[in-house]
Amino acid sequence: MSIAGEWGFNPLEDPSQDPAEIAKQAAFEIAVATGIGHHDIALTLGSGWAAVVDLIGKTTEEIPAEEITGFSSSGIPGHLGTIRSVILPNNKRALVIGARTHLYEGRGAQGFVRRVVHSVRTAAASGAKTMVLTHGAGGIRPAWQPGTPVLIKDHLNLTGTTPIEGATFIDMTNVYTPALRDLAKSVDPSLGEGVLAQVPGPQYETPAEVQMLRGLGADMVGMSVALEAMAARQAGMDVLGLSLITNQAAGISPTPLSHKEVLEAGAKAEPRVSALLARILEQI
Ligand code: 8IG
Repeated sequence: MSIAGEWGFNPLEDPSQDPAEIAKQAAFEIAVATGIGHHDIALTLGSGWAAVVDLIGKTTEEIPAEEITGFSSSGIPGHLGTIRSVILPNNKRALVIGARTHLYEGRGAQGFVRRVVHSVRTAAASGAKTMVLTHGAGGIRPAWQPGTPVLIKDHLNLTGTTPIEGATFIDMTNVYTPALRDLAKSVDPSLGEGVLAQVPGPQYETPAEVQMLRGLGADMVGMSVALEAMAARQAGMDVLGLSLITNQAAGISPTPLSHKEVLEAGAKAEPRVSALLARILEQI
């Protein structure tokens, strides 16, 4: 536990502090804890993707997330709850973040949005030039069955908030780096691509809301990634986004959504989609 965390204080919720400086502090603590001063690439592993960490290389250090300034332990089943430094076969270093803070954990205030994207800013401060964001999502395209991995080609930020503060005008034309998407498609030509709608959650959608999202141009719906991708672009990183369709969105499938079934579908698909991501990473 960081000293601030032990006192129940998260500096990201102090509006007078610069979130980029707090990220720098966190990156310094990761460098001290891992003995690795520079990471080349960072990955956030969400539902159904955690197995990637053991396929891409050797973990040389693993830190409980809450020991690093601004991070919290993950209360979500299926998430690792740790930050790892992994050495890749090409001798590059990956920072693997197995602890994601979701917007629904404490909605609204700017301080909380800072917490949602803190891992991305910390990865950038650690030197990472590429941010790989993975998560589980509900599929809106009827052809996508549970267990289907999908490349994120663009997003609709429907959270009603943003991690970008002040008069900071970031171009959002290519949030999900086209070259990385091309690379992923060259590894698996059958990989589909879609537009992700990020909603605040935590409840799943009504069927009417899913039809609204479909009309807006969304192909999948989830409760993470878009805000993180925005922060990554602000930090100048390339972004690769991958959704694992763990369920058909409400009303697309005739059966109601069950979180248990969502987790089971994620766990079942995990070895296959993780192997796919590992093969993509070999090419980056
Ligand atoms: I896993 O159907 C997963 N996350 N909003 N809707 C939303 N988020 C999700 C869903 C879903 N499935």
